[in-house]
Amino acid sequence: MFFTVLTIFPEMFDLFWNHGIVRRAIEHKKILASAVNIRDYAADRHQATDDRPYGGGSGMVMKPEPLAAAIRDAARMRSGAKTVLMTPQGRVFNQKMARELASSDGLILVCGRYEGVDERICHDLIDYEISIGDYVLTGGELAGMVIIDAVSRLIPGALGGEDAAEKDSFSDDLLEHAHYTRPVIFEGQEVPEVLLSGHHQQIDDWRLESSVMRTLLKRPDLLQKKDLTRPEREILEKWRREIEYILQVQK
Ligand code: 4GY
Repeated sequence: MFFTVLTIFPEMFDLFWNHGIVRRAIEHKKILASAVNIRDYAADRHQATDDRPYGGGSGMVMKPEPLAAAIRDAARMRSGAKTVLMTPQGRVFNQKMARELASSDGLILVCGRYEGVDERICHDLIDYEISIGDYVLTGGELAGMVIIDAVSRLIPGALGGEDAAEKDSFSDDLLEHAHYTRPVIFEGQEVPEVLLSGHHQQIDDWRLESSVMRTLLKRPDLLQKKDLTRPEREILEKWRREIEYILQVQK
């Protein structure tokens, strides 16, 4: 799949394309990625991409013409692309959306700056508005990188260890189990013994229990909306009984 980023700061992506998962995906030809300067589509001699807001007020607004020209050019070069505007007004990004986007042909990510983008761009040239969370950035670039990072690692073959992305947090609406590596004792804290046992079934059971309990303690909201499997339900019931017992003997 491909990612075309439209931005007035394409240099922000130079390091991003050249490290980690994104770089690996590019090298393995799983993704094509480029950052295009919206300023290259500005017609006036100052190459302005912003202008004063109608109605007055402080700050500037992203001019529609250069942005429209940049979007149309990108869409012409990359047919099948969906255009995405990065904005706090969009649908809040999550793992399910990452999976949906990963199955598309490609994305044209529009990164705004200043106080905002001329509304008429949104109406005619944008397929989706996506937010990475309820806070305000100074531009859409970091948000675009978040989307590209999360989507890239879901593309088959991009990660290396094929199924790794499927196992981690949120792919089944549970948080990841705890992780340990050497040494066996670090600053007085030991690695849970079962992980050293080589007993694969017991290790899988321990990991599921770790996942379920961490989700219960750290993100109970995720359990509310999840269809629990039978083993997951059994773990929760076991702990519910355990906790009830503890509270009862305390009285
Ligand atoms: N939050 N999620 C976000 C953002 C900055 C003014 C439009 C966000 O995605 N993007 O805060 N973007 C604004 C800045 C122009 C983008």
